[in-house]
Amino acid sequence: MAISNEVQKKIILLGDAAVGKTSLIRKFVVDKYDDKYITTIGTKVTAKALQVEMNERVFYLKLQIWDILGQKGYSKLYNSCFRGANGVFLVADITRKHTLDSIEAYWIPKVQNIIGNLPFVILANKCDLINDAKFTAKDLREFASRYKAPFYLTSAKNGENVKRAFYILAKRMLARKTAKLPTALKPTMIESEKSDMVELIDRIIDDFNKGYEGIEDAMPVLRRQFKLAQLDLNNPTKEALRSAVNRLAEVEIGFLESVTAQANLRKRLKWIKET
Ligand code: G3D
Ligand code: MG
Repeated sequence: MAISNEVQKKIILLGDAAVGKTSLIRKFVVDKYDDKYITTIGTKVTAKALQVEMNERVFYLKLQIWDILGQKGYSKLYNSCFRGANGVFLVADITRKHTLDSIEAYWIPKVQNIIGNLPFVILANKCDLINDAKFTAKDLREFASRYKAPFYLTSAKNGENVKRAFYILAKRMLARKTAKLPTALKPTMIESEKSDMVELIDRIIDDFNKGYEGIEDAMPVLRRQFKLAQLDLNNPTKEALRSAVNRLAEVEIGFLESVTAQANLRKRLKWIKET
């Protein structure tokens, strides 16, 4: 069998908060499941090599897996993170039906508006909690068939279908098999989900990223500083955000002119005050 050259592909995982995106990546990449809550701030990029056989050939695939912020509304962040993606996992939580609805109402239109039609695979995660399921495999099949997309019931906890799902997405990316999307989709977002704080944090993240070469490098820094400032993105407070912004200024002093770093700090504190 012929070994093809190395191919690099970028995958993004999207879906509402707490559906299990970070856990799925961990399970796939390091074969570990952690019961402790892991809040993802920004994105974390993980690399994983994968050998895929297709059409009598072996492809050596280098996957770049982007774990993107799981809350809705981080528009600027999505614009930078979605760029260059070759495939998408759309993840729902089997114990919460609205997470499936939101794939259709929010995540698919977002992807389509920012990067267009891509290969994607739909996952209903936490299938180990089948007794608490709020939708069935049949519902999922119907849902996925509307987009001619493959789907899996997965469990990041016991590993069910996790590897299989990554292989299928890899194959579809190699074959460039896109989903079937209606044109001009508009993401819908209910009013209560729109938040000034989300917009503010999105603006601060974007502003910080501009000082960095690439978002890939900026994100781990943001994540660490947000964590140290105890900024909980599911429930952000101005106090924690202020502390995070101060920490970011300290980081920026290391690579920006100190007047610029100070001006950034003043500007961001002003944004917080005005929100
Ligand atoms: P996210 O990255 O999509 O926001 P996480 O989601 O990976 O952080 O997971 C959110 C919560 O769901 C975590 O639990 C995690 O342990 C749990 N979880 C993820 N995948 C599975 C799964 O397949 N089965 C079960 N039973 N739980 C899962 P906590 O309790 O820390 O909030
Ligand atoms: Mg996460």
